[in-house]
Amino acid sequence: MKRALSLLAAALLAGTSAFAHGVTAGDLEIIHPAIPAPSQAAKSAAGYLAISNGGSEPDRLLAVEGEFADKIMLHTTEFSADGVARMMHLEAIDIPAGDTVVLEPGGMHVMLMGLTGPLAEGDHLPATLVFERAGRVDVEFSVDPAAAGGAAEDHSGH
Ligand SMILES: [Cu+2]
Repeated sequence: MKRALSLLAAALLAGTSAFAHGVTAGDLEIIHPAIPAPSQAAKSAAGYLAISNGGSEPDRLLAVEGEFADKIMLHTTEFSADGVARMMHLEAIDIPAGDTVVLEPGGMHVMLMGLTGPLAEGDHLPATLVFERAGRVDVEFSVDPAAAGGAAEDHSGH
């Protein structure tokens, strides 16, 4: 079903390009999607990226899809008054016009739950970002060196 849907999406995109609207990622620039290498035993990890919107209309990141985790969600990290970090689920991430939104350790992140295999530094994992306006944008998350002192981003509680 998923495959049929993406074929349909591809057909629709091919159809629109005939009208020279030049869709693809629209006004969005996706900057360095990356996952700091988790430990071999990790069942979850966090992905980060920046999204720059050079257009005059806001967009929203609705979802991230990929085969390397059972469940991929958008999260933000909130710190309570006593400094305890807590993950909050986000329905979407707003990408204001003319702005750059940064997902980074200690803040918003792409939560990867139920990793389907070990992630090794240097891996490139295909994923699809789903935007409200720009539609589906294929990217690759690179597995980067483990973050130094990444205790603040310990996702073992998920
Ligand atoms: Cu999280």
